Amino acid sequence: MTGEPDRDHALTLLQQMLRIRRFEEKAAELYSLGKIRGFLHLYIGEEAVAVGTMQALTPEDAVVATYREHGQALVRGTPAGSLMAELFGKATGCSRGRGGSMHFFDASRRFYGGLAIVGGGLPVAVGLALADAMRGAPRVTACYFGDGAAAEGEFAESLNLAALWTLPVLFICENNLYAMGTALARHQAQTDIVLKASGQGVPGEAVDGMDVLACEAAARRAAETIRRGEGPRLLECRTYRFRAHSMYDPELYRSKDEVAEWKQRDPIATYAASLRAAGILNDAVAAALEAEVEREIAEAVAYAEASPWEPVEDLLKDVYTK
Ligand SMILES: Cc1ncc(C[n+]2csc(CCOP(=O)(O)OP(=O)(O)O)c2C)c(N)n1
Ligand SMILES: [Mg+2]
Repeated sequence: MTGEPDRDHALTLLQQMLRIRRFEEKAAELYSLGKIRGFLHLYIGEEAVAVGTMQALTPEDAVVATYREHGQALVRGTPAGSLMAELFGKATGCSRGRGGSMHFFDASRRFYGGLAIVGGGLPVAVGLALADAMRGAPRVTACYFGDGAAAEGEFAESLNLAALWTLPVLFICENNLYAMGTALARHQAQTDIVLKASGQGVPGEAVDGMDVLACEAAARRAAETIRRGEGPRLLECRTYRFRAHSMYDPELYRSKDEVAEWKQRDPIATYAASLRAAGILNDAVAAALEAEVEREIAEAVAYAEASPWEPVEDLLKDVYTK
């Protein structure tokens, strides 16, 4: 880093997006090798949303995410090794290897999942925010969810209660246009998520989810309003996943041309290009960033490989509590 705050911040955003991209590319590779099993939903293409919006959060704030949460966990600061070990199912994983890709959890960083039920995170976020509000803490709970969650009753119920009780929730809809193979317009009569939110009393804003700076600016505006005690806000970040829904998906619901078009707007490539134009990034700086991320991911994999499995004697541990 250069010691210049604006420059450093600009490069940090790029590095955080790169870290997510490389972490997931490696995870996909290890999946093909059988090192990682079960579901694996990649965030590739959507990195600007987690990286941009999470700049508005402090360590005291809380985060609730979906099963597509590798990016949020990395930005939150959970070590890549602990996350990779979780993907491997090892005992050193952030959920002790019991959760896998969809259930990252790190209470020490107020990262409350990693939740596999579509829409299931929204009431959890409202509960966390209610607890913070009752304690008088000026904290924000950031709640990430997909466009598919807008179809769930929990969406309306959670936004309604958050607005009714003026709770400090930042709802962040990652609208990547599809819920598995179902386009938003095939399951919603009203496809405008901001309008749906306003119907529940939650003001919102649509944001270019491929633009990390736009996501950061919108999240900062919304978080400030929430911290002033003005109640919940929603951001609809319009984005796109470049990969399949999970690891296997014939992708019959979208055309190759559509995917190629969105890839032109790759949030990492476009942001890197803008930094080059501004004289912040050059070949040497880019190579150094890549090398650092690569080293971190290699260390994470080595840590996961070397980590132990949970002993068989612990099979029933935590299944029941007294
Ligand atoms: C309540 C519920 N219904 C169905 C599913 C099966 N399911 C898993 S992911 C998914 C699509 C969700 O799409 P979206 O909310 O847009 O998130 P994205 O995968 O696009 O990030 C569905 C229907 C589920 N996990 N939970
Ligand atoms: Mg979606």
